Amino acid sequence: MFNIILFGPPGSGKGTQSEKLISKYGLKHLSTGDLLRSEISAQTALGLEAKKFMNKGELVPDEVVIGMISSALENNPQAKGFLFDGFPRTEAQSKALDELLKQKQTEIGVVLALEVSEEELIKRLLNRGLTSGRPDDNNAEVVKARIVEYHKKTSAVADYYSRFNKVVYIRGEGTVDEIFESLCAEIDKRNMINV
Ligand code: B4P
Repeated sequence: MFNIILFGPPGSGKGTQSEKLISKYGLKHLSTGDLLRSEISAQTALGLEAKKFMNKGELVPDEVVIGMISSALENNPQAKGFLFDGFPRTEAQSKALDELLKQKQTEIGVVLALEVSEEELIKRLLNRGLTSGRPDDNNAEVVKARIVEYHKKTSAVADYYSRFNKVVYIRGEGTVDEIFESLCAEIDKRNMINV
């Protein structure tokens, strides 16, 4: 089993690149953003709670997202590996994920960290907000709050995995295909996934 964390600030291309990576490597895609948005669409109690945080650009409480990921791991016993997109976003989530994977006798193989300038992030998110219908993309104040939240709580995730030498930084600017090639080169170097 080979497990990847695709890491980066909001708008760095995690969702975009995840789609391409899962189709090439056959990994199971786990995006906490997507899982939370489907809870919101279904108007579940979890979704209604999460919406309050997401619409302000804040992170949803750790216990909520850790619970979601734990169920998703349970529900996919046949997966040949997982691609975590937008998770973990705090050090507590990172430790919980390591523990969950340990119970499955596996671990994170690599953390691929996309680096994009703040100016470009804001441009991309506001641009997506023109068509996505996502309330957290169409307001400049909320977009900035998400980036502040990233610096305050999420950048610690890269520091955490650096202690285990698992982080590789990738330039997240350029065309989608160029960035995809850089990501694949790092995965293939590790030669852990049979395509
Ligand atoms: P997410 O759904 O994870 O949203 P994101 O960070 O905005 O997405 P992403 O980085 O995947 O966007 P992409 O670049 O692909 O989170 C949303 C919210 O959910 C969070 O704010 C939080 O409230 C909550 N949440 C989620 N996970 C959580 C967790 N673990 N703990 C607590 N709360 C959590 O796309 C951005 C745009 O850039 C797109 O329009 C795309 O087309 C464009 N783009 C991509 N690559 C490009 C390129 N190379 N050049 C130009 N444009 C590009």
